[in-house]
Amino acid sequence: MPDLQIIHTGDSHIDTVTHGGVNPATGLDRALEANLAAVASGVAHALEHQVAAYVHCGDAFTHGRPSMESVLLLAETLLPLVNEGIALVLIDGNHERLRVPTNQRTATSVLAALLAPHGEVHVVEREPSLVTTSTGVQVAGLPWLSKATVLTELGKTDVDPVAGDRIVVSESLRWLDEMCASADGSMPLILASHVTVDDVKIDSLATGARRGSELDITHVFAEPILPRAALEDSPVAYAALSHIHARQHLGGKCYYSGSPNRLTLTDADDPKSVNLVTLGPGNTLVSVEHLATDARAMHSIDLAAKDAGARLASLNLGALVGLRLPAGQTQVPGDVLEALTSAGARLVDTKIAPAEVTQSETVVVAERTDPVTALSTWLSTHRPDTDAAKVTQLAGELVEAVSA
Ligand SMILES: [Mn+2]
Repeated sequence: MPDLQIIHTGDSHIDTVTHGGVNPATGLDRALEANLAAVASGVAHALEHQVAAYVHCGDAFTHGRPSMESVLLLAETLLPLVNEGIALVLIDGNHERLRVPTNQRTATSVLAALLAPHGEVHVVEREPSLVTTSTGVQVAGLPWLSKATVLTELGKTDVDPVAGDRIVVSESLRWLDEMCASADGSMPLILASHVTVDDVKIDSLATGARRGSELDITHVFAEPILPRAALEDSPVAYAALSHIHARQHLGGKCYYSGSPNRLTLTDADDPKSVNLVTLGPGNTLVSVEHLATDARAMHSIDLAAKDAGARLASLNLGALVGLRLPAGQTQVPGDVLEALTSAGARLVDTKIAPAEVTQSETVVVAERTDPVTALSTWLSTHRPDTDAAKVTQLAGELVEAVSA
């Protein structure tokens, strides 16, 4: 069987409008337009490579009930894929579930319903399911799992939060096992999921893992976290992951594609792309390429840093800039504003460096104390290596000598 290619993406968050503002020419928010342009460039890559499937792993939208206009605009942006016979696989993210009652369909389903008359569309909403495309790829779809829903279905609503997370993780792995067991062993099989794996949990970030603009506080400190080892041990050739906005290869076959656009200043300077995944005979992973998306330019510039001047000089028209002022400064210097204006860049955030805190230690002694006790106390905190008895003895001798 010849090699087969797919595009892996996710976290498009079309309706995130941070650092946007209405474009008077179109009536649309500039951030929305930028998000759509980034998705469109990923779609163009899919068309150019004539991939078998375009897999969007969740959080196409930020709001559980996005505006009708943004749903229509995303449908129009994805339409060329289905028109060209590329199978579209859409997975629910946590954002598609926000404030959507459990007995109602999510925006993922609405998007799929709009596109389905034009070609091949698969939607994995709420419940995990194995998708087999007519173009020859199997996708084990593991959408964002709502802890409350999973625990309610299992009748385990009285467990503590940590135990609840553990139950959701074991359920997820059981679903993955079931999907893999029911897959056709002669066809390529990948995982597509909207989930955090253990390399990117909050207390692992010090080791270099990144979350980008994915900082949803309701999930960051309490979310079920899948052990990556379990995904590596599964028979899938590639794990297409989403939820974390900074693209990264976690090792083995686990990849976060990252968001196609820079959504907030947290993503400034991060490379943005979609993943072109090539699968070979015998369900093997041949290669993963990052194909750059048309992401809006964002720069986070520390004016105290050596490269600040060079970075200000290289700004392009429309670039969004966050500045960090040197310690003690509270206003953006005139020449910096001039550099931004002449480049056509837009200042969207200014951070003032916190004033330096002078560390001072206060020694507390009793209100009424004798000089020898005070001196001994001072010595024990400030000169711990000194022989306090010797010093106080010498002090006593000195006082006697002076007063004699
Ligand atoms: Mn997410």
